[in-house]
Amino acid sequence: MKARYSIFSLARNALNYHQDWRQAWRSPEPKSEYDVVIVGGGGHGLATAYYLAKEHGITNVAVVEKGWLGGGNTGRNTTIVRSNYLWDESAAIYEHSLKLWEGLSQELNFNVMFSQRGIMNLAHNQHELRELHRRINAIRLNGIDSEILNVEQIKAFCPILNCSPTARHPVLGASLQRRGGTARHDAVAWGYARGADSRGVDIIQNCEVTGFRISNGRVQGIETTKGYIGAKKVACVTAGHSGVMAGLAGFRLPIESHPLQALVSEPVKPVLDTVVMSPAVHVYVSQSDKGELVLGAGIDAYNSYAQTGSPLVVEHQLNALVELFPIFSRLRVLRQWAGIVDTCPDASPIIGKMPVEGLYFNCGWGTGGFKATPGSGWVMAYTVAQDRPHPLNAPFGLERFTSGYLIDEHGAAGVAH
Ligand code: FAD
Ligand code: PYC
Repeated sequence: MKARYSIFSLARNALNYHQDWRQAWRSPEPKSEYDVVIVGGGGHGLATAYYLAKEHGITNVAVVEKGWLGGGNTGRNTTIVRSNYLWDESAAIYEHSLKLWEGLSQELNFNVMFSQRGIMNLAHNQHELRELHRRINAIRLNGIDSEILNVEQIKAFCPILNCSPTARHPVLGASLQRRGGTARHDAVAWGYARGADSRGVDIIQNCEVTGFRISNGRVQGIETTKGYIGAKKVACVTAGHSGVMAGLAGFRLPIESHPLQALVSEPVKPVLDTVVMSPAVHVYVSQSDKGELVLGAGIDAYNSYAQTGSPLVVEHQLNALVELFPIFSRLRVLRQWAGIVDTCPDASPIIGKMPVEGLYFNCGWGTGGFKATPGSGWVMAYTVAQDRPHPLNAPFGLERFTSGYLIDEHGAAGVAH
């Protein structure tokens, strides 16, 4: 009965040209003041709004986005989700996030297409293999699933991968996190937006924040292209532009902004049912539900805010892809793009209070924050609501850059930077 209803509903919607569809969220004019304003309508900002409303009962909240929801890194990333990080602090926060992913479609009543197809990290030399073993041991000690595959097991798991011993960089082994995988990036933003809106959060798009009003060391509100909006608390979740926003608030962050490029191929029939990452040959690749191969590069070497690709990086990605998967040698590129990632010196994020009272930042996720979206929003909501970090994000405060307690996760990033 349910299936028949779905077919009729699909046919009806296909024929009515999307007319009379209910809006998934409202587009209200901003109020003069909110309890909390969240700057940035990416996945992390929207998740923060959702959990503020749901977990803390704080609903007098606005999310202010300069463009459209998910138009930043959320809609530009290669959607890899995993929790196989080296240090205990990272393992805890990324695993918390992965557990939230596992129930997210049900939680939001919105299909975020989370697919636990496994994620394999390849080792191409003895040093990498030893390093993978060390990491797997650390990851397993934290109770997170991870295993080592030998070449025969890799061939069985991913038959189209070139495992020839005569390859330029032969595959010697791999780590596998079976609970890792991919999700539909836009859907994550839309699901959180819908959930937040239904709890009373105002989502305000096409509204750029141009300044902060601060008096006596405390934030009073934000200047925007739609006028001044008062706020008791402001949470800045503006990946790619966190340094700019900190500058507007009068302080500096240990952050550098770089483009990170990605591309997709023309769609083909299902041929790759897992995610493969190779830090040495340097490419990461999965196949989307539409059939496109989704692949990415290392960060561009220079600082920039330009969200465009460049032929050299595209060429490197394709060389690496074909080296690992000769079967793709005649596949054509469909489109390519870049996002701007904020990187910290230790490749870990900054989540917490800032030198201005009532101002909180969540940034520095670099090349790896998509996987953290639910967990990041969850801890950020706690931090803003309680005016103190949750134990999960306490190690990721700004003060670690003066205390020296850095959490170096360059090796876990899997993306060169
Ligand atoms: P965003 O989605 O960028 O949201 C920030 C928002 O702030 C933007 O929408 C922006 O418009 C808005 N904003 C900025 N300034 C202002 C302002 N002044 N006023 C109002 N709004 C403003 N991570 C993974 O875990 N797995 C991956 O496979 C992966 N692949 C990636 C591939 C690429 C090519 C890129 C670029 C990134 C990748 N990442 C990956 C990283 C990941 O995309 C980000 O860490 C994550 O999406 C950050 O989410 P966010 O919500 O914080 O940021
Ligand atoms: O963090 O897993 C990751 C990732 C893969 C590609 C870009 N980031």
